[in-house]
Amino acid sequence: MKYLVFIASLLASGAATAEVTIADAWVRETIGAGRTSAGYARIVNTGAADRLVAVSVPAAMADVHESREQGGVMRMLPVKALEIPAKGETVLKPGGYHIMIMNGPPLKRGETVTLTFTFEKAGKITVPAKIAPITAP
Ligand SMILES: [Cu+2]
Repeated sequence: MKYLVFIASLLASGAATAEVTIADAWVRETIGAGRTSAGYARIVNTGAADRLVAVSVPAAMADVHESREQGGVMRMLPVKALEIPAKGETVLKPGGYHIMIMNGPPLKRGETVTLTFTFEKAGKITVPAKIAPITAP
């Protein structure tokens, strides 16, 4: 019986098609009564193509956004599913893709906040994100 369970777990792990890790996660601090922030990270994929479909932050609302210039104006557009290429990476960084954090608790620099990324294939991945000064590049 133990042997069968072992085989079953081997098969289950073999079914995972994406090998996704999150690196360099950080968010911007909030100032005063500000309750809006943005988060960034590097999503590294050593497996098959995957899609980031949600991000969550404790006690806040979070969405994946893209900053894009439209007619000379920088706009932020929600991204329903962010493609993570096979054996590649997608970088969330200032001026590009980011995690929009809204209606959240104060974020104090030097502390950390937990980000949970949900991928279509890789499932949920939770990482600590450093809270950086509002002026961080
Ligand atoms: Cu945004």
